[in-house]
Amino acid sequence: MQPITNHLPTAELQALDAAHHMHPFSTQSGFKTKGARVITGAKGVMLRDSEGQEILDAMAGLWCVNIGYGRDELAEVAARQMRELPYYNTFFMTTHVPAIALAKRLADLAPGDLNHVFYAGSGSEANDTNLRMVRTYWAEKGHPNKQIVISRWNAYHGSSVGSGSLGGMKGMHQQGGMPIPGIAHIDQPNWWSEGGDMSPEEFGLERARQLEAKIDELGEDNVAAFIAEPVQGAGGVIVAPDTYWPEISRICRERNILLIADEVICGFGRTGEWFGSQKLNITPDIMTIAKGLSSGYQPIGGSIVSDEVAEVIGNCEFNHGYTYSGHPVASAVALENLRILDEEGIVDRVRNDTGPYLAEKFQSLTDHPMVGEAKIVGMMGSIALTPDKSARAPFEAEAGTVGYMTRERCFANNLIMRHVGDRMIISPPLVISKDEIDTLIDRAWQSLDEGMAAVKDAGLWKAG
Ligand code: PXG
Repeated sequence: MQPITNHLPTAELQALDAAHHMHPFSTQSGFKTKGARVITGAKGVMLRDSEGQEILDAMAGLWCVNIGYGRDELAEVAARQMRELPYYNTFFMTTHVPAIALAKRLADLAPGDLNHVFYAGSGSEANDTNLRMVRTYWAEKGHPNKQIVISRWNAYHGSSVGSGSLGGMKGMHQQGGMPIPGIAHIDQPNWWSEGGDMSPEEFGLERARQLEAKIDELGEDNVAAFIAEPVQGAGGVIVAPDTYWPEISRICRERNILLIADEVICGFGRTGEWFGSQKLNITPDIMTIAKGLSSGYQPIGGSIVSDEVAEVIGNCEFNHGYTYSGHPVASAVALENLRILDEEGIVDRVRNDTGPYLAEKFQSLTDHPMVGEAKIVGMMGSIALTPDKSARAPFEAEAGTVGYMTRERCFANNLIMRHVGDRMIISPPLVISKDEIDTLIDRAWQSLDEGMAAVKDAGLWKAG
């Protein structure tokens, strides 16, 4: 058989893909009528497809390629590590240098007393670890009933049964018997869509105090932890009002429940700090990490755990772990990625230079007639599409219809900017230059113009 390479004609690759490759979060039968875009290479912030198009990737893959594509250093570290020790496990009283070195580096980078790392292969796996770890923690401390984890609707914490249950995506819960028992949800702090007549500050407090009400309803003795993303990512880059996080922190402290900050997207410079928790002044007991940890060059995730939690867990045999926990190649690549983020001043640049530049340009999109609010923290941002800004009105058409039409124009204009419902989101590689930011904004504006024209042509320019 002829090898399958990038050099086959696109249509042939698409037909093979449709026939044999089942895609995540997709309607598989759709690939038979419209083939997938075949990505063949990438450098910096630009992707190349099998038709030779150059596409600006304003999503950094799936929010993960923080240092940009095409860094040889990571390839070299991976090759070296594969030759030296391609695999060994970290079970049964064994360890290896890459896992040790990365854990030490993460302990140094993480705030406060988050000094201990439990490795996983992904964010989903890490959140499964967290679910079992917080329950085990309370059981070990003599509170076996403290088992319920509270999360938020429209949160994303992964796609395994445990992490998908922790998440608040109703479409996911409808498939495959989720959520599992012992998980409760409160509403998200999305002021634009759900704030009604409240000011953002009042609304932030109201949403935070839902946590207190939920703890009262369930009984403090039954609640183990609250889990949340510092800034919701997959839910549409929802930035909570300023009053939200201080109130959440107070409640977790006073009610004696653990706080898990899911930093899978917010971590490793995305917000202009090493972790979103630092940006928003959150003091978690556990942080979930993945994605930017290796800039997506290798699959790796984990939980960074406080001294207290680690000590309690350390007193029992924690019957949990993955074949690839602390994989040596993934760990070595992650370490090299962290070196680059640090030594090239990439996090500082997001905080002080390119981040503020992007924020200013991104805000200017609110001058577009179809754009209501723009929200951006560091290099994760979203705009709300609306036919009536002053009323913060949604479209009459089913949520996501207009977002999808606009996203199609972005793709046609060689810009990867996604939609979540009728919010458009960006999360570019952190190395994006000012010139590339200008290109991103120009293409976004043009796509908004074309999207709005398409919406009007389809008779969908109506408030709901
Ligand atoms: N937590 C958060 C906050 C995430 O964003 C996960 C956990 C799970 O990580 P893994 O590595 O298991 O995928 C994520 C992942 C999207 C999209 O469409 C977002 C994610 C994954 C896939 C798609 O925005 N986030």
